[in-house]
Amino acid sequence: MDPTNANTALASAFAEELARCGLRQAVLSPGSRSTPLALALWREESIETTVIVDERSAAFFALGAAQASGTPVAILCTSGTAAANYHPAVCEADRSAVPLLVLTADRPPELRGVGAGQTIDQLKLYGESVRWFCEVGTHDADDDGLLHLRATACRAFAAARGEQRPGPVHLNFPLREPLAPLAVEGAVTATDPLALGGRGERPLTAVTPIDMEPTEFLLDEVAGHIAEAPVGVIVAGRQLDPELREPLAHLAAAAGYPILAEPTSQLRCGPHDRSHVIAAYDLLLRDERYRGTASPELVLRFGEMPTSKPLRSWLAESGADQIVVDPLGDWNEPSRRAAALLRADPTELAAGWAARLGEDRPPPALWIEADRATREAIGAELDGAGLSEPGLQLALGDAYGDGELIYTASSMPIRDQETFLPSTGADATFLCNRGTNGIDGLISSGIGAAQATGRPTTIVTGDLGLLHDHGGLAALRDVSTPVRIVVIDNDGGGIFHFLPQEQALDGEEFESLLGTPRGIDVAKAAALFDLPHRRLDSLDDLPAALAAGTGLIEVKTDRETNLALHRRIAERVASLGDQRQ
Ligand SMILES: Cc1ncc(C[n+]2csc(CCOP(=O)(O)OP(=O)(O)O)c2C)c(N)n1
Ligand SMILES: [Mg+2]
Repeated sequence: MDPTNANTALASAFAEELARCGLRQAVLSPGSRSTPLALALWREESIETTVIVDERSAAFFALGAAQASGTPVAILCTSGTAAANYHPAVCEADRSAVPLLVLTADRPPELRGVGAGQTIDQLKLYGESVRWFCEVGTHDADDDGLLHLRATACRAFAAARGEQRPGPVHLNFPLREPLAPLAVEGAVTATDPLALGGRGERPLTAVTPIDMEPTEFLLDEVAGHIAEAPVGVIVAGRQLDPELREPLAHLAAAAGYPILAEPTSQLRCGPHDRSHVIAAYDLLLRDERYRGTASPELVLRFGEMPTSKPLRSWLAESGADQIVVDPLGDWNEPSRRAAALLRADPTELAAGWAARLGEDRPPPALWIEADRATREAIGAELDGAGLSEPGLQLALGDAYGDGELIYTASSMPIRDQETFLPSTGADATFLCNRGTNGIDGLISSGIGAAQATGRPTTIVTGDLGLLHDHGGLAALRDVSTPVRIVVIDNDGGGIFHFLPQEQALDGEEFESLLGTPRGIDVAKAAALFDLPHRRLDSLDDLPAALAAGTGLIEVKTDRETNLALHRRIAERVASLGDQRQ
């Protein structure tokens, strides 16, 4: 505890508690009002601090770091619009259940609403998006004040980590002068050793995690359902735990069910048994005939609902019983057809059900054969197509290696990844910001994830995604891990060509309002931050471009050609149905 003045004492007691709770990373943005907290975090040895000027980028950086590390990350800014710039990442952290400690400095009450500068209403600024809001208040450095700061830190950390859903927590800190660490005689009046020093190495108040062990009843009951339903599917959407791979692969084998695995489920790629993993479901389920033939009796869902529209509509239309494993206490059920949401540990559930089922059923030949044929059809269509967006996903799939992180942008990159990324043995982790599907902040999140884990990272973004978070590239100056940023440059919003607006608007309207070509020069975007730039002329050069380390890799494509190629692939896959008849 730093007794220089009341602010340093309170702020350092708070930072100390966060460190004892397990906080390891804080992202700070410069400003005067936040100085006491910034200094306290900076001086706390076990907390690594990163300083990022733009608060929007800083918050997305922290979001990526927290998502990749699985532990809370703190962000701190000054008063005013700085705090408002955190809002997009706070929304994303809420929807994607990422633990963020949002610390905003504020004017004290007597300086609010009286024309003092840099003051906005920061109370409950993020509304219902946070797990907990606390106006920390102004306090003397007495016993009550210091204990309040210590207890608030413990409670905030526990709330962000999840009770039971992780997410953002907002603490608003009104601070009076002196904001600099200037000595004030007699500023600390506390005498209680607990207030002054806390509980030694341990947090003032430790919070035990909620027990998510499934009951025997739940295990027996659902295993019974699976046993009675020979035709079923497992749907695996975004979830981050690699430990789910093995038990889910066993469950699939025992049940004889395919695993329709989105890459961000961590099930599509990895060293586990992937014999039941289906990568091509998005293309297969565009075909009416296939949808009918593959109709299941039982659906077991793990992780979030995948992005694929054909999959979503198929699940919604299916009369199958759906059981959703949703340990976070959310309502992860957009189809409104699920019979049950299970609040229990997914790994334990999968392992428990697999054990109860006993001997393996025959594998789901219909899905496995269709998946293989689809892969061939995609390959045949892409053969000789040159540099293309689907082709890039195939090449990336071949290039991703063990231990790597892949952070993929909303818009077409994440959709193409879901549709085209092959199932490989790479023990990689696939991350995204799909809680709110924003195209903002992705570059920052990817860099944050790289920095937090030290793992080689590939960010895959569109050109407008790059434009949106160009400033995020500034954070690369502090990161030594390789961060390769693949920019799919189709000069505008390629995704909009897949929507009815493309037909309904005339060409000029479409281009002005949705296509929005901005002619971004990726080489110059890289040059602003003195980063290497490589332009890919052939997909064969991708492994070398990735191996060269940090930099921007430009992949030029064309929106119209891309739409036509997607259509041809979908038609070719649908025509496989003729052969199945
Ligand atoms: C913050 C935010 N603003 C706007 C949108 C709407 N939006 C969705 S995709 C998109 C275009 C993205 O273009 P680009 O990054 O180049 O990817 P492409 O579609 O070309 O693959 C826009 C503006 C959004 N999702 N998020
Ligand atoms: Mg684009």
